[in-house]
Amino acid sequence: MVRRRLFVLATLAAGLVAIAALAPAALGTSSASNAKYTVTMTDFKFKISPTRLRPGTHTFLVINRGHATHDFKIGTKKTRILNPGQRQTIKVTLKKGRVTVLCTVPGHAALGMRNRIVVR
Ligand SMILES: [Cu+2]
Repeated sequence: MVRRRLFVLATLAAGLVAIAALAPAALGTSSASNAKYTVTMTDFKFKISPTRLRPGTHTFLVINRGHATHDFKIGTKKTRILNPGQRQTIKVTLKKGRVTVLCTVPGHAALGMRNRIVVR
């Protein structure tokens, strides 16, 4: 009986750890360091989740799902110009503060391809 109770407790504890590990991603507001994110570009906006990141090095898989060419600039790093359907992975080290992400194709930032990410 005691052994069975221990097993139940261990299972509960494991479940709680799993939930704690998933929570930041599920909430979409924060992130661990060294995490990988997907950025989807359409005409003319970015879909990035989460928009709050921890300081550290992060990997972004940038995919152009629009009909126009786009790029993705975050801080000082930038992808090449991606044609529709193309993708590129970039690694960026972010410090505390706010970082602007934008598409540098003329006119696109003004059309909506500009966001701010909070790093803290
Ligand atoms: Cu663009």
